[in-house]
Amino acid sequence: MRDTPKGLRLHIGVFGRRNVGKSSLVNAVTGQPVSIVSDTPGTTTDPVEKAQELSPLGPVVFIDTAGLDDAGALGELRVKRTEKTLDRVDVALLVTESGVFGDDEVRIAAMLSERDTPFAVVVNKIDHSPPTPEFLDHIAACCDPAPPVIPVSAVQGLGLLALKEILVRLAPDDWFAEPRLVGDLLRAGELAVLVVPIDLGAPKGRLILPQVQAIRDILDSDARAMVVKERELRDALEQLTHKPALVVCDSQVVLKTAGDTPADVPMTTFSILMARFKGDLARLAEGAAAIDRLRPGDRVLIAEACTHHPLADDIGRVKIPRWLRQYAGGAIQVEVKAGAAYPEDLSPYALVIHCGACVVNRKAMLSRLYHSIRQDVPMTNYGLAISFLQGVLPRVLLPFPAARAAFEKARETWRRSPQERDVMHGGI
Ligand SMILES: Nc1nc2c(ncn2[C@@H]2O[C@H](COP(=O)(O)OP(=O)(O)OP(=O)(O)O)[C@@H](O)[C@H]2O)c(=O)[nH]1
Ligand SMILES: [Mg+2]
Repeated sequence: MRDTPKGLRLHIGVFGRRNVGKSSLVNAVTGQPVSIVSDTPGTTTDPVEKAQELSPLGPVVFIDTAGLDDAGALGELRVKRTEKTLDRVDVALLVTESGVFGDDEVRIAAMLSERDTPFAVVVNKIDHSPPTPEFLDHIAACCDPAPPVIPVSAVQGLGLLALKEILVRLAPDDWFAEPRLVGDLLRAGELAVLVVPIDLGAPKGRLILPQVQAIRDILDSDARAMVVKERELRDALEQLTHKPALVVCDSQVVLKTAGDTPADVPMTTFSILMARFKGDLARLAEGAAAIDRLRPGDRVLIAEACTHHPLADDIGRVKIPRWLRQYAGGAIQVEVKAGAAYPEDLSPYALVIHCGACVVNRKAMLSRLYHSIRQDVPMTNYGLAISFLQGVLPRVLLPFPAARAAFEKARETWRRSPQERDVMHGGI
């Protein structure tokens, strides 16, 4: 992380009047005592920077600043320095507390707007006094356009996940450079075997995008790719003189592939590669674990990024619903929403299962993911759900230790209260 040049970090500025808890917020989000906190207004005098890795944004730097209402001669200098900081941040958090949104805040908001810097208002100290609907209306009326508002308690660690979701939303699109699909798992000269079923669902005369992208990415790593149908896998592996470094299969044939791949050969699925590529694999793996807590009568949202023509035995509309019902031992209400029909309110659902999202960008996928987690509704994707339902998810997560650990922890995690979970996620 230290190797990342400064300019390649997302700069997140934390602004607001004195004593609202800016330093406390930076300490809570980074999980470290970066800035001194005290009840004396004017504690922070110079900008304090803290660089860290903030999944899924990558390398970021938080900049804690001196209060922008600072009075007196020395105060003026500090205000100038803070204003200079405004010029170099990519996104900003305007911190305040319930009932406090006056000239100082309006001025900071205006300065950010002038610079085209996206920002959110953070209402801190909600443990002490939560914001009233009138206060939220007041903030919206003071700024044009109305900024997103996140209630938090820096001291109790509440709302930090929502804050992370907002940061994902505020970060510039080009910040979300896509990570490698598979090439980083292979060294030059190593072989990956790709298992691609050619069934009714396969498009005529070509491969689907994740398969093509995987082949290209393997070649970019100077590694080698062999593509087989699931029925050929066992023979193909036997004929190899060296074991492959990786086997990647379509989720629909994961059970057969797991059976035909020797236990000491790492294997995964295209869906898992896509989950990592487009989203946050660890969070989606946690979402898969939540299938365990589905009960008859629960509602599950199947979300498709595009409106494709459903096939007779469509994976999202037929197969996954059938397996879910078998797994939960009763009627699970499954609703399918495609394209823009994705609902804002996810509270009726016990789980969201998203498609592989080959047509949407990483930022859009991450926004959906954090949006759902914030509403305390776990999200996973088709392939992870299928692997879970077939009992092979731990195996196909093996090449990704952090995601596997998150999955193992998740069953216990989902039993905790939403507040406890928020604190856990908050320790970003
Ligand atoms: N109840 C409550 N108090 C908080 C919270 N966050 C911060 N405080 C308290 O508010 C006071 C100011 O906190 P700081 O983090 O120093 O505030 P600041 O905005 O950095 O202040 P300056 O550096 O002086 O501008 C301290 O006494 C904190 O303990 C919170 O979430 N809840
Ligand atoms: Mg401070």
